Amino acid sequence: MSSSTLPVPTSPAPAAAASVPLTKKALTADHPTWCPGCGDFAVLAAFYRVLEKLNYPHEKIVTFAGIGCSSRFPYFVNTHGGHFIHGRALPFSAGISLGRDDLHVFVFGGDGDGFSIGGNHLVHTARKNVRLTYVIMDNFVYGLTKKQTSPTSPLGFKTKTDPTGAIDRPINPMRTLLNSGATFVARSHATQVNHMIEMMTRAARHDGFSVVEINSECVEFYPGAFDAANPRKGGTWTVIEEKKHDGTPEDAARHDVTDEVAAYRLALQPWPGCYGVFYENKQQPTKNALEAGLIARARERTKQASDLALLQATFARMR
Ligand SMILES: Cc1ncc(C[n+]2csc(CCOP(=O)(O)OP(=O)(O)O)c2C)c(N)n1
Ligand code: SF4
Repeated sequence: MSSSTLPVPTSPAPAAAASVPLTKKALTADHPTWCPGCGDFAVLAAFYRVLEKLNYPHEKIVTFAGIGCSSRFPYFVNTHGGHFIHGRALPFSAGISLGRDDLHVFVFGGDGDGFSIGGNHLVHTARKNVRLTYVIMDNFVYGLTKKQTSPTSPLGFKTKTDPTGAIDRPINPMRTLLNSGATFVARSHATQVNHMIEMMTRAARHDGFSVVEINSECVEFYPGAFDAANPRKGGTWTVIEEKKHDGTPEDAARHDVTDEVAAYRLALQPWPGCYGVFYENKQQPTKNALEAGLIARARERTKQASDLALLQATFARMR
């Protein structure tokens, strides 16, 4: 049965606004230990602003990560959260999201954590459309382990694992995310703070699996990686112009974020391409909602019996 023929139960959108406004002070935990100038500082600063703006109840926010420099994020944000083994942050976070639909789950990681060791988990969390927001701080290199080739390193990039230059074709993050079934796919750049805030805020408000890839420079092991998209370094910052559906002739040329084929066309543009929301699909039910529907139907069939009574009945059948 295709997902379009499944009943689409609704599950409650997580949380109302906080009674006490969230502040950066309340959200700040440890002092970041990144190298001075690392792009990840800007992502963290933008994330504090996103949380202030969204103003979710403090106790309803979860920040989670795998392993890597970028994955140290949860140490620096004062929310529930954790640092999980390399590449496995997504299945763990998916469990949190599915088990506690009232929480706002944010997951952070690097290109290695997400597209390499965690690549399989990325595909499956995306296709299941688990409700959470995943921020991939892509620096085109393994930073924490001091410069190995990552799945997004460009051809010819010299590292400790490829001293004569990378020979494997890099992953195209946007194409990979679209192909995996992510229902919100966006891209930003760590030098563009307002743009990062906008992308992460929209991702957090999306009801489904939302991903923002942020080009975040590793000043230690890949300085200048994203200069081609930085006007202050002579590059070109091209932002996607989204369709406004205002009936004007110029609107015809604008990007329709609901058009998956158009999103692929943007993803296939030559590097550095453009930044913004590539794709947003609001039609696909979340796994959270589908599971809630299954549970509600099971409860109906069992006449609202308690969890304990159901467990006892199951054990009784097994005797
Ligand atoms: C199973 C396992 N394999 C390898 C490692 C070593 N390791 C730690 S971080 C890392 C790469 C991190 O790169 P990335 O995800 O791009 O994050 P960055 O440090 O660049 O932010 C590797 C290979 C590990 N910790 N666990
Ligand atoms: S090694 Fe690179 S990614 Fe890691 S903290 Fe330093 S600059 Fe940032």
